[in-house]
Amino acid sequence: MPRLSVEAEPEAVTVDTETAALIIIDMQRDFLEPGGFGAALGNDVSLLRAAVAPCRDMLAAARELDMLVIHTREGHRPDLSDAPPLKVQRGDPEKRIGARGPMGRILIRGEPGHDIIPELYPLAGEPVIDKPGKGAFFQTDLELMLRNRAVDTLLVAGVTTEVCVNTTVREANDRGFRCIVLSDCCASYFPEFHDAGLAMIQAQGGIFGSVAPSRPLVNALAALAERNAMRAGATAAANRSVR
Ligand code: TIU
Repeated sequence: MPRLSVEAEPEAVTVDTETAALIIIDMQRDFLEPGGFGAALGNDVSLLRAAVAPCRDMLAAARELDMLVIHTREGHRPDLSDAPPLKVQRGDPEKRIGARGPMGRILIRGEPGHDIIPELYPLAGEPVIDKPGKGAFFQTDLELMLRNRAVDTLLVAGVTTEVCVNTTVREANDRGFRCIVLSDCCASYFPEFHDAGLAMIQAQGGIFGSVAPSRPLVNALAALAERNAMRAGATAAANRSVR
């Protein structure tokens, strides 16, 4: 079994890469680019860019190992029938969910702003979960998908740390999934909320999960992929010499 020991807070964790999945939360243009939902809420969206390069490296390492990768997107149907009125009615009517902006209707499925940023674009075959809420388990088939594939551990990345990442981790924890939140692969419009959001997860002996920087894990996954490739090469050579 391909097990890796990962330095994390509050303590090191062992990850079996065959029963782990990488989940990348809401890395959408609506949150990371000007003119979308994040900006409409009055935020400096450039603060979220810090998570892009670490997410890209983590995504590449997971793909190299054929680890399950799941992407999520927050958004609503064009008729807003799945959006609670309280959520829609917040803020300036010109910039609300469903209003027209430079990237199409804000937070509406199928619009350019709702899509995932090009740097982290899903590959064919990678599940994309469209979620109407903050948590990725709320009114989605994520749990079914994880149970069908016997996934027990989630490597969690995405935005924003204290909103959709935290909500998803809490939902996952209640359902018995182990979460390892990759600190530099997450970001917030409020740096102090990013720090507090991570602190809340790992406090009290890891009350919701563990928190770890991504680089040591990326390196360990890359080393494992290399070992696998060498082993596959040696097996192929041995088979050739037998023939
Ligand atoms: N506003 C904010 O920080 N986040 C959200 O509305 N959604 C997500 O976190 N994806």
